Amino acid sequence: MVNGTSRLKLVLWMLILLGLIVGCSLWLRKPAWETDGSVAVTDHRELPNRKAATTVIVSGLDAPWGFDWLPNGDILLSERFGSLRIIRDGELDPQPIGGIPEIYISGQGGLLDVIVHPRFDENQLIYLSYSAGSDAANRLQVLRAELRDGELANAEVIFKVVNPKSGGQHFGSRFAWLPDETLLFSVGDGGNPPAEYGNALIREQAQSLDEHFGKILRIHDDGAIPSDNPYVDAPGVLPEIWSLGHRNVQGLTYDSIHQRVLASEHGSQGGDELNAIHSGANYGWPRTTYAREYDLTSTLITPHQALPDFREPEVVWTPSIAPSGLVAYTGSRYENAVGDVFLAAMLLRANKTILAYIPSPAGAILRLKADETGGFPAQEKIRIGAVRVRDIGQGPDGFLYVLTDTTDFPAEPGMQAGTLLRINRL
Ligand SMILES: [Ca+2]
Repeated sequence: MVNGTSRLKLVLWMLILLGLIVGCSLWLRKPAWETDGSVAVTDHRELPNRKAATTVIVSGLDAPWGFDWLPNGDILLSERFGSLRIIRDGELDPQPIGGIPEIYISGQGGLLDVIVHPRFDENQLIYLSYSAGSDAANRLQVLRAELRDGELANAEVIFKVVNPKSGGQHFGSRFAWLPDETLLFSVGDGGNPPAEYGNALIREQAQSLDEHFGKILRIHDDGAIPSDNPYVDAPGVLPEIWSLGHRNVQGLTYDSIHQRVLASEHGSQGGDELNAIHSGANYGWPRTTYAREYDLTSTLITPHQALPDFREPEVVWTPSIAPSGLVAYTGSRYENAVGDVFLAAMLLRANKTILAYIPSPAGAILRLKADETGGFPAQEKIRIGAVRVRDIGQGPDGFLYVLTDTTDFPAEPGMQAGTLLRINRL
């Protein structure tokens, strides 16, 4: 039988143990970033936070990844496990679009983004990005096809990453149109250590101008190379390259208010970035980064957060927010929102404990308040729910819409936990 004194001792010992665990966790959670003052480095744990008022438009989606509107208001929506879906008059057609190519589905690979040609009414063209191949040898491809009677017709692969890689990580692959109707899209760096390419870590290829890994590329709507691409005349350089030094860009948009291209990029541990993309510029990965390795001691990837000749990000987030789609808002549904940038964030809490780095999905979008010069003086976290927010877009009605997914990562086929939500109020 335990008497009162023994019970008190037991409680004291438990308190001491708890204190040690908490103390070690706090010590391990020491900030893994510093700033030189020129970049907005955000610790998102400090962001003001509120909940959006939303309406479910469609539920039961299986790992939705990207979406876009047809001129008649219908929505095309990709599911990573290989289905292209259509929402007509707010109703999800149970029958997926036919004629989808063979897709490599593993890890982060699968059917990825979808975008509609700016003159779809004239040409019925849509574009899909997806991974193709096998575990041992796979690559990102871009398919162009006409959408006719619920089927893809006259499909044509207009781009393939020149060399294959192994494994299911870092395909990038978000699309964006420029006003001149050239198409931008991202290609990821190929994967985390220990993934290798040649005799080095594959992420080093983000700096190689003879590889597509870790780049933003620009092509014409038929896959031809624009004559004003930055490296089009450089010998030995892949002519699609628009910018380099990216880890894994999964958010890409043209900001028509400030007339610039914006891209969101996943860091490894921390160091997520928002970049303003300039033709021919180098964004640093992996020579410069605020991110650290995925290990308990948060090993430095490089001692350099900035170096001459590399562009610095507009905003950096540590811990990670896992940014995916983004949009620069032009509508009038929300107060003072024109020019603000909204990002889908797949992860907005990350706790490093004594045992492990524990990501906890707490779906949210981030609103970056833009000033007249296009700078981002303030940010706000807008909670969506216990989900991952994969993509965000502005509808023809001026409302923001988001794609959400299950909190399980990676999702398994058949979970059907994804939704398309309309944001009624921020
Ligand atoms: Ca960078």
